Amino acid sequence: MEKKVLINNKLLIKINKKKGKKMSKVTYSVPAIHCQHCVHTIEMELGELDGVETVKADFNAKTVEVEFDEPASEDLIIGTLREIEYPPEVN
Ligand SMILES: [Cu+2]
Repeated sequence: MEKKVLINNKLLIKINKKKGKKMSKVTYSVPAIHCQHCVHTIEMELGELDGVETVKADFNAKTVEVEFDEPASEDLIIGTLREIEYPPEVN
């Protein structure tokens, strides 16, 4: 008999992480980062997305490093950065 388990995404991501499932990690160049306030805003906004595990914005390097898994996606992350007016440089 199949066990019925209801589980939310955040919990599932944590469980997958414990199992050693590899998360996606991307680094974007974000030229609009110009101070620590920008860093804070980006980390807050991306950190709120379901599936985003870590966000590290770097003021000196002007980069944003994101570790994520489903349901987050690169499209979602890039779209969010554009929305909050920190568009990443992507080809
Ligand atoms: Cu700033």
